[in-house]
Amino acid sequence: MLKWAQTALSRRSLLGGGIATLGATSICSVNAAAQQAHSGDHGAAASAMKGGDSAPAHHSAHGAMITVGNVDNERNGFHPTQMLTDWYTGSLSELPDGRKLRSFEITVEEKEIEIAPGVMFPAWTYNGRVPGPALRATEGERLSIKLINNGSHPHSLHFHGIHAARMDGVPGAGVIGPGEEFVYEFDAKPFGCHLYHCHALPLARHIHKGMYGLFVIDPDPTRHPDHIEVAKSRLLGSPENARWQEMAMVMNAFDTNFDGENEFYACNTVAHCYAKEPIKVAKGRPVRIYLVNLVEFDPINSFHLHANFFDYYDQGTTLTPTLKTVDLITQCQAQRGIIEFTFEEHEPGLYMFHAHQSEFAELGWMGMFDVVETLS
Ligand SMILES: [Cu+2]
Repeated sequence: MLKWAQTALSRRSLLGGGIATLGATSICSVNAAAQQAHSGDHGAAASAMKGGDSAPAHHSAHGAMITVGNVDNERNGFHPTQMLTDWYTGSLSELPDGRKLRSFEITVEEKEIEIAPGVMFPAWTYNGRVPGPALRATEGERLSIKLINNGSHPHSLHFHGIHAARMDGVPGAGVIGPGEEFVYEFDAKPFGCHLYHCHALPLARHIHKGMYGLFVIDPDPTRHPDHIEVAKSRLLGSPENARWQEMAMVMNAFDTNFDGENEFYACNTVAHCYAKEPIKVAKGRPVRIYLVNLVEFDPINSFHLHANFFDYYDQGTTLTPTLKTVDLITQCQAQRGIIEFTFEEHEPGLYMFHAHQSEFAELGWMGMFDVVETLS
């Protein structure tokens, strides 16, 4: 047997026997169970999804196609649903020259987190969460980000943005030892959907341990007269922005036995979190996803939306789409972009989204939008 096939089988076996033989059919069956939940039979479908008593064990282990049980979000100290809209906007002040200064503080902390029911991972975190806080600023502001290293290894913050070499967060320029602090300062530019991650060595290991997050710079509408309405809609806190349902999504994965291959995949850390707790979406309001791929050890990841198509802004640095009317995009490591779509013309229901690498979906990277008439 080919080595990759053996590996794939052994990785799949983590989720219970037989999954590999069922393949895509099984993904459909969770959708059927979920739709049943939406039509009113909450108990049966909920227990089917959890592998509960009302579903035969054999059926649930194979048919549900997702992890069994629930992660203790409280013990983790972060909740995947809350992380979707939990933007860290820092604190604002004014510089002597009248410019705005936006300040953030990030602390490195070593912490065991539960990434799938009963599966603990010894993470290195920014502010106690994986992914780290989703930083959000506005184009043209001065940014000041203080990093405090409470870990036992050297770490840094390396921003994908425009800044001086000494602010780059690489060895010799902002990688700091345990107990040390460093302040990264630069201007918020260019606008877009960016990221930050640790750039201490070995790089793959530091990133994979959980040291990454979104870094979104909203466009300043006054600088973009040709696309002012789009720019306003992207500016967090503006009336134009308020109608959008915005979400922060970080695609990540975990190599739980440290052999250089991932055992679990996810969007926002917890395997199948949005399959078990579908994301509520009001059908009359547009959806905007800030998406970044931070999966190590696999060269590529993807985002596929069911029953709908979307526009895509690669890296978020343009105000017109770089791809129009697609239902799948791929992202290399550190690639990111903005996804926009609406369910306005759809009937309410559960609409799936997932990586289209079937193995990633089976091992955790699959979720649901719960499209409703209005949000309660
Ligand atoms: Cu690090």
